[in-house]
Amino acid sequence: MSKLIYILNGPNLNLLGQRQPEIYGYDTLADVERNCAAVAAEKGFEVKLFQSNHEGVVIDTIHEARQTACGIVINPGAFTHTSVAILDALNAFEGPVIECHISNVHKREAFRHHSYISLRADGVMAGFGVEGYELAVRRICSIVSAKK
Ligand code: CA2
Repeated sequence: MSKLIYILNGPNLNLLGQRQPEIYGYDTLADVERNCAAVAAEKGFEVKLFQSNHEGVVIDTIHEARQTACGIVINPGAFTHTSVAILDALNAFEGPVIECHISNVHKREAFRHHSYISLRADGVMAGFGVEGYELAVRRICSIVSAKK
C-alpha cells in the first residue's frame, strides 16, 4: 500500500505568498510542502505537492494518483465552484480525499459557497490558513492507518 499523499493545488495558487497576503497569508507552496512533509513523516507517510493553472492537468494528476497515492488533499482554487470534471475524476479515486481552502469561503462572496468537490470529499477545511493543509494531511494519515 502506498504511503504517498498528493497535495493538489489549482489555478493561481502558484502566487501564494506573493499577492493578497491579507487573504492567503505569506507562506508559499514550498513552505506548505515542507510543513506537510514534516507532519506526514511523523506518521510514516510522504507527500508530493502539485500545482496547475489548467483543469485538464489537475484531472490527469488525479488519474495518476489512482496508481501512486493513498490519499489526496486538494485545493482546487476557483475550479472548486465550477468543475464537475474534477469531481468526476475524484470519484474515480478510491482513497480518502480532503478538500482544503486557505480562506473561509463561507465568509466570502456567495459564488464561493458552493463546492462541487464537497460532493466527494471525506472532509473539508476552510479558513485555517495554510495550516489547513497540515491538518488535512494528518487526517489522511489517520484514515489510511486505521484501514490496515
Ligand atoms: O481559499 C482558498 O484556498 C480558495 O480555494 C482560493 C481560490 C478561490 O478561488 C477559492 O474560492 C478559495 C483562489 C486561489 C488564488 O490564490 C492566490 C493566492 C495568492 C495570491 C493570489 C491568488
